[in-house]
Amino acid sequence: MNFKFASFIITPLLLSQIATAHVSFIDAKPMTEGKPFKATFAIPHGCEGTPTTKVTIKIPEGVIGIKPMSKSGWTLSTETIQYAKTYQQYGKDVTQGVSSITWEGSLPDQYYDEFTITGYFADNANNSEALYFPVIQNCEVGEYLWTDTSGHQHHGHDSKELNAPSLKVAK
Ligand SMILES: [Cu+2]
Repeated sequence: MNFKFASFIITPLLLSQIATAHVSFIDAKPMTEGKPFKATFAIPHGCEGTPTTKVTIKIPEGVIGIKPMSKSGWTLSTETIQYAKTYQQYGKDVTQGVSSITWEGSLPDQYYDEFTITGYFADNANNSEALYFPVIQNCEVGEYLWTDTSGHQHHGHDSKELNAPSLKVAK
């Protein structure tokens, strides 16, 4: 009887741990077209028990004026592209900006860390309900590709591509 009761309590705990074990935005507000935003994503674990050494996030089209938050102990680099079209931000033309951000450092598997970006949601060109920000996580051994933008939910870590972090779009 006691044993049965205990297994009832343990099951939901295990499920909630699994649900938060993926790279994703935390406490994210929906993005609004024509408004600035700030978003933070979490790296909850390394790869195969080894430390995370590099985290790269890709910025989707229509999201401009991106600035990454610098992190003590991490080296920051960005790639810039010419946008596919000219966007407006605060009444000014914007034709180029950051397309990808990389933080390099070391985060042991047993620790957790957060990475923050700010920017401006200029144009919901595809009328999307959510915008995907693919993340590549490199570790001392192995890597995870958080790059699946299909919306399919992967629960384990066995697929080649796992769910890309996403932000909902306010209607
Ligand atoms: Cu995970």
